[in-house]
Amino acid sequence: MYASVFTIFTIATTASFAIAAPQVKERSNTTSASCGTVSQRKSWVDLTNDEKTAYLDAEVCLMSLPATAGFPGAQTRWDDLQFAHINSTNVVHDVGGFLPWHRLYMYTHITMLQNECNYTGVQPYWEELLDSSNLTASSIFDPVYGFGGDGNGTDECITDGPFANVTLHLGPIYEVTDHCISRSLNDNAIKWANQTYLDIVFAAQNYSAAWPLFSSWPHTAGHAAIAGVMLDVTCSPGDPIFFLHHTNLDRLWWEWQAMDLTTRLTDMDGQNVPTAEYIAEMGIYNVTDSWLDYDGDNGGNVTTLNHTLSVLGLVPNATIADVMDIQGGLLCYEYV
Ligand SMILES: [Cu+2]
Repeated sequence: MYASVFTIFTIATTASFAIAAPQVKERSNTTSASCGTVSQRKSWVDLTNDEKTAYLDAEVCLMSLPATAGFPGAQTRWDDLQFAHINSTNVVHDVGGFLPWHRLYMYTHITMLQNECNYTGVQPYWEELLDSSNLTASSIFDPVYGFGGDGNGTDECITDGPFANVTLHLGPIYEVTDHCISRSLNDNAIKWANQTYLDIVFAAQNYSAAWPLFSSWPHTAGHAAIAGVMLDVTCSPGDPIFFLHHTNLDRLWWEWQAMDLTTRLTDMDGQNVPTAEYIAEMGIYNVTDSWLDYDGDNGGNVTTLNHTLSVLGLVPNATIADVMDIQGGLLCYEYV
């Protein structure tokens, strides 16, 4: 039953993206000739307590606003945001578009915080390298100036911090159920964020070699180290730590691009359809022919700069070319 609902929904929404959300640039104090005001994305540990509070409050705000997108099962704007990931899962993981799509998704998230919750701060990232030998000591788990700590009991619900009483409505996988934000911290998994693995990733000479390494090591690190909701391939954005984690991954991709910017601003490759093994292992839907006809790559299975990135209208569709440069016009930020 869920399968048919989702299939119909995919076809219906990918065809119409006239719902244009207003675009605002992230705010900060430097300017760029190419995109105007450049937002400085900062490590969580470099925010002041007031800045941390403002960010956490904005996330709580998004979780309290009613859903407006008409997505099945969504009750809040947080659910709307999560649904865009759920519905896209099988075309944005284990594919070349993995990093570009999540770059647009981070932009979607910060844009919603700004437009709908009056957030004026920056998008922080979780510098996982710093915590890669001692996960539980991380300040991101602070109960006041952080996201709360580990889950407890058989359901692994978090019990402290600003999100302790949040009810998620989507998940697991494609189900629609009420549940808590769960975590099961794993000190072993965070090692994949350490320098040994970063060196492996950064040694890749082109995007074709790099994207699977980003996906396997620094990407898996944060998901598996937090676990619970964060280990759900479709629903992981239900835990707000997701956005700090994926912003960090975006930062790492940008740092890799910046090592040879002339080449890497246009270096794209990879498959458009996940492997059969990945789809089976994750329990996600097969990719439909209608998506492959629609995605901008002429029905083929090679990801190009012309590839369409969709967050189901939460912000307008973009192409991969639109997000290759983090100061390219649509995007306007830097990592500090
Ligand atoms: Cu994802």
